[in-house]
Amino acid sequence: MTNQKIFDDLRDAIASQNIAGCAQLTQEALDAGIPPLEMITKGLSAGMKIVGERFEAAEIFLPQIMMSAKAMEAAMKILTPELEKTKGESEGTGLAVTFVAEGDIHDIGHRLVTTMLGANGFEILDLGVDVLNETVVEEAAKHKGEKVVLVGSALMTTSMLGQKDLMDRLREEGLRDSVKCMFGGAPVSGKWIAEIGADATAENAAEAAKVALEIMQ
Ligand code: HCB
Repeated sequence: MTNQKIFDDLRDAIASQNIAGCAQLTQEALDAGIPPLEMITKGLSAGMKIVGERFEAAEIFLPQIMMSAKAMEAAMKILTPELEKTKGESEGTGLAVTFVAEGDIHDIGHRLVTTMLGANGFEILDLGVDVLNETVVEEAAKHKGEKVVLVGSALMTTSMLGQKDLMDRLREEGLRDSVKCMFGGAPVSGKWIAEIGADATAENAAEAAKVALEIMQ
């Protein structure tokens, strides 16, 4: 079987809410030596994109999205330990405070980004989902003087707006210059990052880790 066929099968397992099939295909692909990150970007995430488009077109509804998310989770349960195995040297890389914006519970991408940051040597403080900006500011204050990057995710245009408020609060509290700030998630663009005065964004988890390492130099 070609790699492309494997990616297409993974994509289709997500898009058709095939939870058991998705786990099985993921294990088989892993056993066949396909790199986990390629499975995620070329297969599983492509499936999630289709799910989002079908939801927007009212072709599917929330229960189906939840089933697709479960299929993705089943695959990630297999792939996360593999991603963590690549863990590099962590001396002095810094602390990554990861979180999903207030009002937002989409955590698949957030968890993936958190795993990749950990695998690239960052110490991780994962605040989880639906996190108040106050909490993030408190953590930034607690770790003032250390090398810290705030890594926020937002999947909805509404929750993304909270990122501007977070940047304003960091400036008000005199903490802006003591942390690096990066945000991501489908609605986040480079233009938005420039508008709110953050440091960076990234398209996917592998790039997020690369960008985080760059801005922490
Ligand atoms: Co949800 N949902 N959803 N949803 N959902 C989206 C996000 C829409 C775009 C679907 C659509 O309309 N096309 C939409 C938002 C529209 C908008 O605001 N523009 C939407 C909506 C409306 C909703 C509800 C309001 C639906 C309702 O209740 N009526 C509701 C909101 C719940 C809430 O948060 N309060 C809701 C609920 C759900 C679930 C629970 C059913 C489920 C989430 C399950 C979970 O996460 N545990 C869900 C899902 C799965 C989706 C879609 C289909 C997929 C999201 C996903 O997991 N993608 C999504 C459609 C889409 O995004 N195209 C849809 C896969 C991951 C791997 O990608 O983009 O999250 P990612 O992360 C990437 C990337 O962005 C980057 O790296 C990651 C890994 O490669 N990245 C960063 C992420 N964070 C970063 C941080 C950095 O610093 C740098 C890079």
